[in-house]
Amino acid sequence: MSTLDGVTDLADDLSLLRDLERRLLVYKFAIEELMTKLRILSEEFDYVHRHDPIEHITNRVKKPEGILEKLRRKGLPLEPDLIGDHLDDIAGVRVICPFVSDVYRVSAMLARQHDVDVLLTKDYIATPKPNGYRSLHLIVRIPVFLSDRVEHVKVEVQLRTIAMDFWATLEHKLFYKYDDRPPADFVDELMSSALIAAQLDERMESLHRRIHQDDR
Ligand code: 0O2
Repeated sequence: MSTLDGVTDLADDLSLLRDLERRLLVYKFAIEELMTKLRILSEEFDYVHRHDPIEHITNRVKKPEGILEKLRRKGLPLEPDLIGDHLDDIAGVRVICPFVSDVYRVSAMLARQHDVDVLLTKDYIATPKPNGYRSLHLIVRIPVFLSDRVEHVKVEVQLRTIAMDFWATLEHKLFYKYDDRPPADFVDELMSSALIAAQLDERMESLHRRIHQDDR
């Protein structure tokens, strides 16, 4: 590649990044709408049932550099117009719940809303990933009302318990060090830690059920 090609590539990348930045605004709005929905569910359920099914919520819009990197890695066209078609996780919301039953409860309450379209469900709690990763993933589509149009925007919603989040957060930190190739004993250790986290969830769920029964 000549120096000039390098400069042209860089200029292309910069204009692509700027174009992407502009398009990402609508994903920020979609997250804000979803956050409002989840906060309402959390507060109202707590008021009625004296139990808040949501511990906390985080969110993020993928950075333009991250979007370009993922499109390149997957061999997809670098077309700002098509990013929404190719990537489901440009907007991401992570809902941390106290108990496994809350994960399914929040997911069902969200799915029942008329303006929420659930496009895809991946239940890694019923079927954990081979490394032990557990969470419930939904790809939802919600309308965002802009000044001159309505856009239907995809958001990836990850729902998990505190124990699942503890494991996933630390696994993410540890795994990166090994550049996708951790040694076998490391994999075993992660897997057995995931099982301990799952047992903890079961035990806490059973305590929760007992206390809930005593309330009646
Ligand atoms: P980040 O930094 O959290 O955004 P794809 O999304 O198409 O690349 P896939 O396999 O279809 O891949 O998506 P999947 O399985 O629904 O997982 C996507 C996201 O779930 C990941 O996003 C992670 O946030 C989380 N996740 C999935 N598997 C694991 C795992 O084994 N460990 C941890 N800690 N998190 C996981 P990103 O983009 O990889 O990362």
